[in-house]
Amino acid sequence: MKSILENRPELEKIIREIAEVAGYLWQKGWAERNGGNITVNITDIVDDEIRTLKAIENPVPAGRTMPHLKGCYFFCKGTNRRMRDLARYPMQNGSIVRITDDCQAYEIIADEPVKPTSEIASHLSIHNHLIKKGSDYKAVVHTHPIDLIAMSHNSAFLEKDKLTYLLWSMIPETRAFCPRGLGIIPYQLPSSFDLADATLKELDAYDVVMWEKHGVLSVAQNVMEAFDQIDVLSKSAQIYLTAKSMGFEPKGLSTEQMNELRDAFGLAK
Ligand code: 2HA
Ligand code: ZN
Repeated sequence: MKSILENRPELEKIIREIAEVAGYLWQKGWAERNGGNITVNITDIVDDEIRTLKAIENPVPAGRTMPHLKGCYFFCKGTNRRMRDLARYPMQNGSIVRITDDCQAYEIIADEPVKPTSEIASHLSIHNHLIKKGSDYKAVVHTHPIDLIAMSHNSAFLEKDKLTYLLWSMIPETRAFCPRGLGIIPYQLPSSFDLADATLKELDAYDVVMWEKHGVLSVAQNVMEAFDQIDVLSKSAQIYLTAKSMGFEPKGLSTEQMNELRDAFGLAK
């Protein structure tokens, strides 16, 4: 069977980047079994031929109307699929979907009938919200980093911006490359619209959010940048945990040092 990637170098590049990140998530130990998901809005590079492709499965209701997704196309990791398999065979473990004209459903158009991620509700709601805001962010990555999830089991860290400042203070890179910090979302049932809606609200102030006792979700212009933000936060968590395991509380950069970084790099917060 002909792949939609054939003679489409731009699309192939995006899919290759998704596969590369999926491999990192597995190597990091953040993607047990089918854990985590990735969706990328590819609408900008969709051509007329793709627009005329027939769906290969019946439309599936998205559960809500998402008016800003009219005419949009996404690559979605498949539900129950392993990140480590997505890394090697992206088009067999994910699919390209089109939002139907009523903005209430999605239909798979290529390559195979691989049903999208169980977190499709939150992912599509987030893409809808990003477009509504005029954002140029195309990628949503959700994963299960051990260190950050462990920290979310301590309610002391769940106070607004407590973890943001702690993680920022562990190493200058985190302050610089996760400049909006880490939003906190109290535990909600995975795959639910409650989780999706709580996420939307936090994404107005943050590019990465923690789903308490579950994982993190990151949004960015592309999948590599979405990964990088989680990676720097996890690095900070590792530094904190390593210091604690050596028996001391890490000192952390001072507020003055962090403010100096903010001013030197023109950071948002
Ligand atoms: O897709 O991580 O949150 C598996 C998950 C659900
Ligand atoms: Zn998850």
